Amino acid sequence: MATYVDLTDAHAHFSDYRWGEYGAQTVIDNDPATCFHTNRKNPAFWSVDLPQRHKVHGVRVTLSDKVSWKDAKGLNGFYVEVDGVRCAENVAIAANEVKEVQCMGSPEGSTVVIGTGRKTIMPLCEVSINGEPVGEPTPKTNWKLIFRQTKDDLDWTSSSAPGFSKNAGSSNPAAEDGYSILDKLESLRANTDEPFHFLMKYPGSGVDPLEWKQTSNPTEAGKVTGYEDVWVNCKGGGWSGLAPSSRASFTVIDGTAGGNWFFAIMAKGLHAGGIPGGCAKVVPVVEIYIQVP
Ligand SMILES: [Ca+2]
Repeated sequence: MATYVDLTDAHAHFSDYRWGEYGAQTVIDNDPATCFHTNRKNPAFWSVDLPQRHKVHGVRVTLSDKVSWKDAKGLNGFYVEVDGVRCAENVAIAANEVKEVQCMGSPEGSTVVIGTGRKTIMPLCEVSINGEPVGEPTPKTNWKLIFRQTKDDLDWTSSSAPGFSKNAGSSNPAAEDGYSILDKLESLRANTDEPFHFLMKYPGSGVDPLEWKQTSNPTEAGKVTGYEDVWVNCKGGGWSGLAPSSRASFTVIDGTAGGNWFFAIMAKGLHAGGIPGGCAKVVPVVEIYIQVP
């Protein structure tokens, strides 16, 4: 019996992405209707970092009917690697097919790669990993929700969200259209030299999350300092960390140093029907979490 690894907290990566595309995380969202396509720039691969080491017995790869027969050829002949050890090669797959692949020798590791090595469009709709955990489980990261905005709440004036605070007393912040405790950021780190460790998510959009560190407080005037990628799949739109926006009439904070307002936080208006989000996409919801002990 195959036992599939829980990929809820796993991080997906890719060689490159087709413009206008869903994010890499859609390959592990348990929805065969959401698919990801690489672009032609680099030898195509998609990979996933598992939350802990596993002995990998195999993978299940799904191409749903959302992938054209022509694009499906871009995955045909794929390989599987576990921490650099190739355990399956030249696997055939066609459009609208679910393929169970055995991983020869059941290698141990925490990164599983599916690729072709060819500079072509490579589609994937779902990947499941059949394996068993090795060693002690990695401690779970504690993420605290500190900001949430849906496109239904564009009211972020200084009177509606005084001092970066909104619905701070909510018993269910994850259900609010507008929620912010960004005024409490300094109380969530030991001192101003310690970087914030943020995770920004775009629920319901298919746009990949961004996880990064920065030392500057996004609510305080000035440039982003101490920026460091942790897990950033797409910087499209000009990602450079969060700081007060240079277009204050559009949004209070954004993630681009230039004149764009992508990665908007406290957006005061919509762009193409949504909030300017990650990867130069428009999104219905944005959430920021901070890592806490
Ligand atoms: Ca999917």
